[in-house]
Amino acid sequence: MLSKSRVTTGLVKRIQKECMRLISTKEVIEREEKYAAHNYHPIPAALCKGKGVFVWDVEGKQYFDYLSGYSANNFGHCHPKILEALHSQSQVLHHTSRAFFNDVLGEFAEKVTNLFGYDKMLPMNTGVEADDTACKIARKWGYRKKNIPKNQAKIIFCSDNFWGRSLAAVSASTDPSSFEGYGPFMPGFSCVPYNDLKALEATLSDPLVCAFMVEPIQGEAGIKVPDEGYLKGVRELCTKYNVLWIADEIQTGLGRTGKNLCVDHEGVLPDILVLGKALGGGVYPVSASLANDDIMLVIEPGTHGSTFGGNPLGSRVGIAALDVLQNEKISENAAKMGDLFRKELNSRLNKKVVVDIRGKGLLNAIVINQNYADAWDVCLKLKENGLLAKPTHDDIIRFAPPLVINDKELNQSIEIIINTINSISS
Ligand code: IF1
Repeated sequence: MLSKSRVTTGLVKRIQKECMRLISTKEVIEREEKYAAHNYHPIPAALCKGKGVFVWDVEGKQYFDYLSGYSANNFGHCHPKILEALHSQSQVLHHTSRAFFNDVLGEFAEKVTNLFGYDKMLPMNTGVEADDTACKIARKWGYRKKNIPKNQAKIIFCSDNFWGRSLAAVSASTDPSSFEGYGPFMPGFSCVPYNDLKALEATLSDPLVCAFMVEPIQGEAGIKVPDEGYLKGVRELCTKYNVLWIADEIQTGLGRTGKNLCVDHEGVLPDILVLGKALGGGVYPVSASLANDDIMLVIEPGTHGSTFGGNPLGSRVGIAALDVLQNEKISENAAKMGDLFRKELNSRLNKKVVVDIRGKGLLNAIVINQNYADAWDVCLKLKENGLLAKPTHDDIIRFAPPLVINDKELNQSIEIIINTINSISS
């Protein structure tokens, strides 16, 4: 019978071997800081392997992954069916551009439009590209169908929105860390308070408004869940004022909040649905804007596109991701595990240290009383105790594990969170 330490050493050695080289966290950090731009402030974990809900660092330490690659890894690390799709397609035909047809895009487009109830999809790669596409579709629809005078179309966003890092996206931002130093900004963009139907209606009555883009739950803002009925109200107001509702489900979609789409919690559908992140199964950038023909067909040949958007490799992986979502009942698991997660934290966390627990499905966050600690310091303690999470603000920690997490893994990770936080004294 091998001693525990010999088993651990054996596992560590195997993982370190699988990490292709023996390199220390310190060396990984020094090299990345020397040669990569400092546009992030990472938690000091040097990861080299992932499987399911777990990741390992170069010293072989195992962690629960409670960020899921910003919700791109909804189906866990190295999901066999997604890897199989990636590997098999990569051996046959990986990229053609859309200068030609390919035998996979149509299959992917049919699957995703049937699943979510739209006539067509426009494939892109990153989330910001798909959101930008949605804004372009909306503006062109505004000119062609709502007779908005040329170059005067307006799009309304919500304060504290986040839809990426492009100049258009930061033009809509109200967060100086996103927009400071990047002006001049995109004209025709303005914001209303989130979760405020009265303020929204006041802006939608402007005949120059072509669209309203909103996250059904605001992610970067700190997992802000709107009042029950907000999304229904958005749907009604956008219909009333002939304004396209763009729902950014890049983070909330594909099971993350316990339904296939977050808008499903209120049984409403946007005019343009934007998906990304987990649509590529965490292995390849795949995003898309979905809409019906009366909206999508304002985009004519040669007026929008992307080199990689809709290629065979991304399409095959997208098909596999949607198959996993449906066949493995991912949304149902996220709903069940999310209820358990919030129930346990609500009943056992020290209410002096944690002043709020909020979320839906497995998109949750806690708010830390900064008289006790900063979110960053709590994340460092969580890392030491074997769980990786990242603050979204000085006092907010997002908890978003892969949606494949099972009871045992959830209970083990909850114990780490509760023990770590309840060990914090003033
Ligand atoms: C970073 C946040 C998460 C998104 C929504 C579009 C995009 C995102 C709702 C753009 C991207 C990522 C980007 C990443 C951090 C991360 C993030 F904290 F910034 F907000 F996940 F919550 N719509 N979110 O959340 O998609 O172009 O990145 O594929 O930029 O630091 P992308």
